[in-house]
This record gives sequence, structure tokens and C-alpha cells, in this order.
Amino acid sequence: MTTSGRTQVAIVGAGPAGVLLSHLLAADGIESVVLETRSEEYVAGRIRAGILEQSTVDLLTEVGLGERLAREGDQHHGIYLQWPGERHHLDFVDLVGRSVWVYGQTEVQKDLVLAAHARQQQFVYEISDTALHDLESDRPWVTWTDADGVRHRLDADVVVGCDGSFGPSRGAVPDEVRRTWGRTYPYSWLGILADVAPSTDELIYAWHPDGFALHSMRSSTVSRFYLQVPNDTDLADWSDDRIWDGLAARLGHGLDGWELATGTITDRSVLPMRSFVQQPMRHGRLFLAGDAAHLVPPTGAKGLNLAVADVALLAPALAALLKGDPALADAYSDAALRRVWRCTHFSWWMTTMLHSNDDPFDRELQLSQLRWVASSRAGAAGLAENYAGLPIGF
Ligand code: RFL
Ligand code: PHB
Repeated sequence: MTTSGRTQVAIVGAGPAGVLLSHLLAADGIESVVLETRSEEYVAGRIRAGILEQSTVDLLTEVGLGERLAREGDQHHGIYLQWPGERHHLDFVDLVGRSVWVYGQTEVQKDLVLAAHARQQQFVYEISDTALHDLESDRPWVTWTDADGVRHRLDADVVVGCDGSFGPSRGAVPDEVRRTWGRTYPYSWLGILADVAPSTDELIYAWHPDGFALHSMRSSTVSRFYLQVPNDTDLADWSDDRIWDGLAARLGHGLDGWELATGTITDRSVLPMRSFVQQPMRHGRLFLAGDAAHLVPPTGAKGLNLAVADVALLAPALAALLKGDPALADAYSDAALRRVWRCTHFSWWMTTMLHSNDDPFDRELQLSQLRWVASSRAGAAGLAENYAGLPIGF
């Protein structure tokens, strides 16, 4: 048996891109249904990004999602850049007049889902076999199987693929239309979450011959750390002691009396590092947003912010399209890709500057680059402008 329904916008994926898009569309009086393979609890519990750009915070605040963020988020004026024997602070506010916020993606997702429930947003969780149909017509449709094995069909005016890097949407653009670029880096991140107060007031990005390390945080009692590890690293090879010793060495325990405090590790995982872009971000009545269209390595803290920027452009474009004006929808892909490529370059640049390898020539170039960024106002301002984020309309 197949049940059928109809909506204006069918959104595939209930990550931040999908749920924020449904929020922005609802504010414009546009109805949507959000379809998701995972359970609501699984999506809410995923540990991911930690840094919000100024324009992300501004947008969330403007659309009524900024209350807890203002209360619990932690505004950071900059970051520390470090290599053995030296730690330098870059003050983004001084350099470019913008700042960033520490507020986990988990918290953003909670705020989005609470607001979605309050407006009685229709979600369908735990679906399988999602398939997109007739995308080149004015009446595209989506099918899936629910948790009880029942097939469903949803007709829409527009389908938006917010289904991340493993969803079906990007592959629904025909091969002769889409163009892709990608890079897999020769290292991964081992990420941990620990019950310990941060040992720093702002994030530390550390170059070290043993590999990159990052000291981030989630709150005054929870810290987040990452270590560069080889691809295919087995977590079983990394005992708690090995993780803490690696972090202490790379983050400069003992440098000018600085100490790394340790605590109970509550989550650990190994993350591959990839860059990927697919364009165009629109084909017929299918639009792509967020990780469905592009991936960046996390060193620039851009993935979530790019997803937010995409839907900030897409929501008004779809609202206009559904009212008969296609101009913004026609311009969406080019407008979004301008920022996507800027962030793709910045994330690649931060990644290749900070991750060590065995090539002595690369090592000297990296150290020279780091010294330049830390000592030249022009170098520091370039990093600050990209990290704190360009305005949505850039
Ligand atoms: P998501 O969050 O992956 O959501 C996609 C959703 O689509 C669902 N899905 C399907 N639904 C229906 N049918 C199907 N066939 C489907 N297939 C998949 C998935 O289950 C999922 O729920 O993509 P979205 O919304 O585009 O959001 C992107 C962000 O999640 C991502 O870019 C960031 O997390 C990246 N990222 C960071 N971004 C930042 O801006 N700042 C950071 O500090 C930062 N740190 C990070 C990160 C990502 C990380 N990981 C785990 C990759 C740190 C890490 C460790
Ligand atoms: C995080 O806190 O998870 C985080 C922060 C900065 C990054 C990547 C991840 O560049």
C-alpha cells in the first residue's frame, strides 16, 4: 500500500540545514515536510560543530532562535595559534570587528527542534529508501518507506536536499549536469569530549611535529579536543593516557607554566577530513543545501555556518518562486557557491597550514606561514576575516 500527501516544500534531512529551512519558510507562510532516516533522539545527540560565526548568530537571533544562545553561548574575540615554544593570540574584534560564539551544534539543533514542535512542523523520522522523482517538472515528488514498512508518496512544488554527504539528493542531479571537486586528506581527527573545565579562555590551534591538536570547548565544565591521527586509526589503539599525553605534548603543557587539565572522556570518535563541492546547487525543482552540496575539513569551523548561509539565501528564493517570481531561485546556486568556494579555500588553507607531515620542505613552509600570520597585521586580518565569517550576502 502507498499513502500519499502534498506539501509546498519537501525537505530531505532533519540536520541543521533542513530544520532551519523549514523554520525560515514557515515564517514566510510556506508549508514544508521534513523527512529523516534517523530517529529524533539520534539527530539531537550527534556531537559535531562548536563554533558559530557572527552572521550565523545574527540570523538565528533575527528569526527568534537566539534566546538561549545569548544566555548560554560564549562569545570569543579570537583564537590562539601555536607551534612548539610559541603561542600567539589573534584578536578578531580588533582585526576585523567581528567575533565568533562557542555554542554546540547539538544546542542549535535542540533550539531548532523545539521551535519546530511549537509551530507543529511536520517531521517524518526513521524512514528508508528515500527516492526523488520528476525533479525537472513543476510537480516533483518524494517516496520512502516508514518504520512499519509502509510506502509513502509526498508531492511538492519544490524538493530541497539537506541530506548531508550520504543522502540521495546530490546523486539525483544527472551526471551530465553536475560537476564535482574533491580532496581526501591523508590524515583524520581523533575527537574527544571530556568532563573538564577548559584550560584556555579561547580555542588553541596547535601545529606540532607529532601532528595538529585543537583545544575547543562546549561550556565551563566540558572541553572538546582533537588530535591529528593517520587515516584508518583504530580507536582501540588510543588509551585515555595516550590521548591526554598526546594532547599535553602538542598543546604545550609546560609552555610558560601553562597546564592542560584532564578529565573523564565521555565521547570519542575518528573523523575523516574531506573537501567536496558539487555544482550547480539547483537542478530543475531540486535545490541542494549544506553538506549535501559541499564538505569542508573542520579546521576552519565552517561546515555548519555554510549550511546556515545556504538556507538563509534559499528560503527567500523559494518564497519568491512559489509566489511566481523565479529570479532569486535562478540566482541561488551561483550566489551560494561564491561563499562555498571562499570557505572551501579557507578550510583547505587552515588544514594544510596546521597538519604536519614528514616532508621537511612542507614543514618549513608551514612554520613560515604561521609566523607570518601571527606577526603581520595583514596576515592575521586575512585569517580573522575568514574565520569570523563574511556577511551572508557576500
Ligand atoms: P547534516 O547535519 O549531516 O544533516 C543531514 C541529515 O540528512 C539525513 N539523511 C537523510 N534523510 C532522509 N533520507 C535520506 N536518504 C537521508 N540521508 C541522510 C541525515 O541523517 C542527517 O540527519 O547536514 P547539514 O544539515 O547540511 O549540516 C551540516 C553540518 O552538520 C556540518 O557541516 C557540521 O557539523 C560540520 N562541522 C563544523 N561546522 C562548523 O561550522 N563549525 C565547526 O566547528 C564544525 N565542527 C563539524 C565539526 C563536523 C564534524 N563532523 C562530525 C563531521 C566537527 C566535527 C567533528
Ligand atoms: C569544535 O568545537 O567541535 C570545533 C571547533 C573548531 C573547529 C572544529 C571543531 O575548527
